[in-house]
Amino acid sequence: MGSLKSAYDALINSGYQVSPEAFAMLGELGDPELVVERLLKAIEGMREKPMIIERSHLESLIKVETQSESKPSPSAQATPSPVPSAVIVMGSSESHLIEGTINDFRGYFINRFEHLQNILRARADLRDATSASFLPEGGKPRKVKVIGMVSSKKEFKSGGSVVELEDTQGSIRVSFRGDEQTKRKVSRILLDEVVCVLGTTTNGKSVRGEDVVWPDIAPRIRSGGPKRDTYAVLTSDFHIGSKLFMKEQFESFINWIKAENGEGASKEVALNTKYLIIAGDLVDGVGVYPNQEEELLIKDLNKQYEQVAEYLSMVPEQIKIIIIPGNHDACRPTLPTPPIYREYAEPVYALRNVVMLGDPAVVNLDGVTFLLTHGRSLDDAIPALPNCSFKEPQYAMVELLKSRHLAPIYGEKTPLAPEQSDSLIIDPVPDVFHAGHVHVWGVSEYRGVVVANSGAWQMQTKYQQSMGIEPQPGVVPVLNLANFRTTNLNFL
Ligand code: D5M
Ligand code: FE
Ligand code: ZN
Repeated sequence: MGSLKSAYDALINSGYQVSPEAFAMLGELGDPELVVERLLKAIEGMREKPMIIERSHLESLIKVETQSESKPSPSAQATPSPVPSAVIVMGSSESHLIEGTINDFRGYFINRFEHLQNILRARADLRDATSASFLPEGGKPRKVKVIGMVSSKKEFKSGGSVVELEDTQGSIRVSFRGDEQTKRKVSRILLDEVVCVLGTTTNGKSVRGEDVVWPDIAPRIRSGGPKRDTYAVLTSDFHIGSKLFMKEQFESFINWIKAENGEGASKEVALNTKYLIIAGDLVDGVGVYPNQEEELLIKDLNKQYEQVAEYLSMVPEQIKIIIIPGNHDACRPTLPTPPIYREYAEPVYALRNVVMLGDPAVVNLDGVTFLLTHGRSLDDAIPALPNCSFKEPQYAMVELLKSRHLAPIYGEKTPLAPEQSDSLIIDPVPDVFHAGHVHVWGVSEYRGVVVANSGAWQMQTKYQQSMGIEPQPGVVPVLNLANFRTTNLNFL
């Protein structure tokens, strides 16, 4: 893999300057030397060559134009799309070497705090909010709005509670009374998320809390999608290689997408499907949990991906397949996660219509923005959220939108990599939020955002049985990008 420095040098030596934005982007696009090589080739073909390489030059390289790459369908030719059909906004980054020192984590949480504080302050009602250690001191009781990261929370039997809010300089204690409404709000507060508390302070060191405000999202007017029916099929968690992989049902799904079976409306949907999005756990993996061998049909990781590739090669070539990793895939275990390692999944990489991205990923498909994540943090968020359950994961996903973070809780089941900037913050707000992992499908909508969990293709495992987790596999949510309507196809 080429280094960023030699890639940068290659640009400078060719007589170009590089804007700071472009430089930052260069580090996010996979092999930087390869990117520069392609960039220089693209510039060669330009009539007027730029003096400075801007972000836009790089952006034009990463547009994935479905129609130019594969044979267009006759109907697609009739109405050419004005925007490139698939643009990767985020998610193609490669693994950086992070040591994970205390300082790395400190930097990571400062970035998380500051970014989310900005999101909170951008709300009209919170422009005058202060951060935790900048409260006015002395004098008489004053009303305050105080932003901080939640470092601890204690809920007492009496109904009252104490929450510790931290900023980059220090922390304050917020105590809440035990009335029902306040209790409900406090119980929704997640550790390590950033919130704003409305309350009263006298000494500037502690606050009597009255209300809690989350960053949340504003009601959305969706970006314009395509004019005619265009479908994105949302799926995940194949767990190929597992004895419990639902081969028969999955094969009937593959036959459906080939428009071979199905009839009437369902066949119409298949024929107008342009995207297949797979939110991780393509394979069951090897050594993911103790004694996994006993539950594996294919015990070799490469062979598992060969089987994946065999199935995906049956998907019509004009359908763009977008893939992110899950915790069973061959990739680093921490979030954000770079794309699945090529050395294990070469046959999948070799498919011309496949785009391999990291977790999280943001893609723009025909003008509709998708935020994709496997959803591992749901294992931490669901038990911590009141009124949320593994039976309806979509509602926990809605809560993540309100927290504006894909994995707010630190130190539980979801390992986080302390990258310099927190790419798990949900910003910008997408049109569609798609996750998997929980093996239960569920679709909802929140303030104009379609929220979908895409279920699985694996029957209940022993572990899930012992935990009382009841998967609902074999159901596939399908989204029409033209009108944002979803349908659920059942292959059971
Ligand atoms: O996870 C599928 C679902 O099952 C998800 O909700 C987590 C849960 N699960 C499965 N195995 C485990 C173990 N060993 N620990 C905790 N939670 C588990 P998947 O990613 O497909 O394994
Ligand atoms: Fe899974
Ligand atoms: Zn998973």
